[in-house]
Amino acid sequence: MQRRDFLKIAGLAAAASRLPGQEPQSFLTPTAGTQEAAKTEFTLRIAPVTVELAPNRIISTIGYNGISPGPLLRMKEGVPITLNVINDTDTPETVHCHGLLIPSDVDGSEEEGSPAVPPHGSRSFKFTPTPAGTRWYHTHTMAMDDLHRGSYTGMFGFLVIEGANNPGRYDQEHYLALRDWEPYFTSTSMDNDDLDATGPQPERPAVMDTRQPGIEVAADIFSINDKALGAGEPIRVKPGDRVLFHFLNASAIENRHLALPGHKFNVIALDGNPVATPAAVDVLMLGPGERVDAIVEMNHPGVWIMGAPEDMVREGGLGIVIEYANQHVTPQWTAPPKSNWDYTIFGKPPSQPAPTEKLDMLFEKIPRGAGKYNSFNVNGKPYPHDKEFLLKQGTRYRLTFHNRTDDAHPLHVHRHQLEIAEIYGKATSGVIKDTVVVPTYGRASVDFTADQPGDTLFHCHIQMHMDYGFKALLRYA
Ligand SMILES: [Cu+2]
Repeated sequence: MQRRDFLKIAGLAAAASRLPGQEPQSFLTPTAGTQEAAKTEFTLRIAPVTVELAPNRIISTIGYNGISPGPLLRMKEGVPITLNVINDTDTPETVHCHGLLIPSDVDGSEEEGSPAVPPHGSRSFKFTPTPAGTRWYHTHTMAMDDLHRGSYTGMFGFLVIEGANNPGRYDQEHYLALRDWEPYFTSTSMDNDDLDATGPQPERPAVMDTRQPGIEVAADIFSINDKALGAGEPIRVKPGDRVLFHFLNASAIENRHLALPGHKFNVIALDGNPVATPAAVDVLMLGPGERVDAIVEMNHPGVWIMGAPEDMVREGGLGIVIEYANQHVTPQWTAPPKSNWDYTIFGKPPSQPAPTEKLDMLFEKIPRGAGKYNSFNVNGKPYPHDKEFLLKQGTRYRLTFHNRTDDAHPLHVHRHQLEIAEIYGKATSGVIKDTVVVPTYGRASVDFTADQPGDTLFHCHIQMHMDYGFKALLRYA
């Protein structure tokens, strides 16, 4: 396995990173001050790129504007923009703006009717960005059995919509995307999810499916943005600093955890939307597609690794060094206290009666056996669903996800906001999401208002699950 060599390299890189004078490559464009006129035209050029995760670990993928992650797109809420997409590759491409409430013809999903950008062609999309918050953009093509396509590539980036949200005072701000690279097929489950073992499992079948499962996708190489742990510049802080982090799990394959020894994450927004009850946690969990905005008070001087609690993932690169001023020790890691991710601690007791209009989605995995790809059914049927999910405009729905599979899935609905109503058997409100991780054999209900006419894609944000049936179209009547 190459991973051992990589760790050696990352070790060397850690030493190299302490040398002064090396400018970190950055995907952050200079940010426009609030007093400046909002930028209204953005261009993304899709083409092959190399990403230097560490000095001797340079990977080849596809990115935007010569880099991966792509440039930070900073838009103003309510100010119309044009997004020009130039496709320099040989295959049709799409750019989906994730978490925006925009029409289906500009949403970047072919399932909804957005046109693809032809190979060696270009297309412009015009829309009015809303709502304010931490959003992101990424390719929405199918990858199927090609691990060099779709969200396995470097085609992702942050999209921030500036509006009235006020995160409070902070001293510095960082956009950090969690990624894995060079995925491969495996018959061994790499799962390390706390969402598998804990909590009620109301959807666990009485008789388990004993057929042999098919292959899954895994990775051993990780980064935060474009750098493996130790290979990039540390985040330099002073005691007393309040640091606002915007985290994104841009993985195509796995839920991720993150911890910073001796510090807590004060979570203020989930998927870019301010939460009803900001709360401090030791460990974050993000499913593919999810974002967390959290403020960390730097009150524990030292040099620390902020990274994945799982040793294999962190040592494989998923981490970044937090360095206090005048501290010159080797970056330290200590395992965080055991914790279980729970969306409801950021919520408040429900105050509205449940919507009377109900939708149910029941998910099953069909194990396909060695060397084959598992597939998924929604309500007993493969995609596309013709008349299952018909929405009446203006109606509020309670959508219940029944997860009858042995995996936790990040479930995403395009162009609508989902308010978590019930999860882990607990009722809540005030947690507004676009992607919700439903635990293994778990059940979750979300409420949403059908106020965005046009076809609306629902899918699991794990690329392989989506490609092999874990999706459905919601249609307006
Ligand atoms: Cu899934």
